[in-house]
Amino acid sequence: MSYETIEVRTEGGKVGIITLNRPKALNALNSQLMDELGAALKAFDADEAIGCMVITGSEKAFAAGADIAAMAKYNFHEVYKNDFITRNWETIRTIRKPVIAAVAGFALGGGCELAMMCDFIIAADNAKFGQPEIKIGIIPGAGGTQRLPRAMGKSKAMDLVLTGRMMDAQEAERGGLVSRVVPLDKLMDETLGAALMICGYGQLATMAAKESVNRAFESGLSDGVMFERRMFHGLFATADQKEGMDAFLNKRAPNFVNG
Ligand code: CO8
Repeated sequence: MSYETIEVRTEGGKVGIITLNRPKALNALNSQLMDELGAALKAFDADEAIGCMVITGSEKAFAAGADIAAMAKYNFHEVYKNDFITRNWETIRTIRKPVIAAVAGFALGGGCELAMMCDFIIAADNAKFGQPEIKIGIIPGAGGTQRLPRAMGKSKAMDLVLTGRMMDAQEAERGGLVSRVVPLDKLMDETLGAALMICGYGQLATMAAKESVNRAFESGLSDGVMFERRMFHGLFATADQKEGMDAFLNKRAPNFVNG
């Protein structure tokens, strides 16, 4: 399938890499881009050979938010009736293999929300995060008011959402939004290193790990721990558990079969 607003490639046939590509608008997110992103993610998720995905942008912008030019003319009845953007925005939440956001430059508004919907964020040292919607008379609409406080706590989330200010990569890392900050020229090397490491493990285990961590945000502690335990038990039915433990005991590299 050919795309106009994203570029798609793989690393070694194992990591699916999606690069947002609307450079003239700093990768502003519109319906076409979100449809293409969703389609590409689904295709990688269905590809047995792919073990992990990466979403990235340019050195200047991961994504500077939803496309303001497209939104400016909308009225309430149109955005409500057409369920503006959430129609295709949520696709990423249905993806079962790990998805890493590699963020350089601006990740603002919907761009910050997109990064937060990935499983973790690796940031270049020039990254800037923010929810500036308040400055244009709206509020975050793709989970920003929910995921930012979960990631960084109420005070920081309120500060960012109410002032609309940007925070740099270091502040984002200190607050727990970002897992690592790396020099800009090392962003893809570092991200692909993490992605290939994940691809080296059994897919059933990485999917179960992702599902279990995500459950922490959807349930109370007892239910979450019970969910984790049942997933843990289930992995003892897999060939990869036998292989992984046998390889450890025999001091050899495991050869996972994703089964
Ligand atoms: N939408 C449309 N075009 C944009 C956007 C955007 N969000 N951001 C930048 N652009 C365009 C500019 O209009 C400009 O175009 P042109 O060259 O034709 O004038 C080009 O990109 C370059 O931008 P600047 O000249 O402004 O570049 P600067 O380096 O001076 O500034 C900034 C960069 C600070 C990122 C600045 O462009 C800016 O403030 N952008 C808007 C950021 C913003 O407000 N984002 C939030 C948008 S609202 C939102 O995301 C709601 C999400 C709701 C959920 C649904 C999600 C899809």
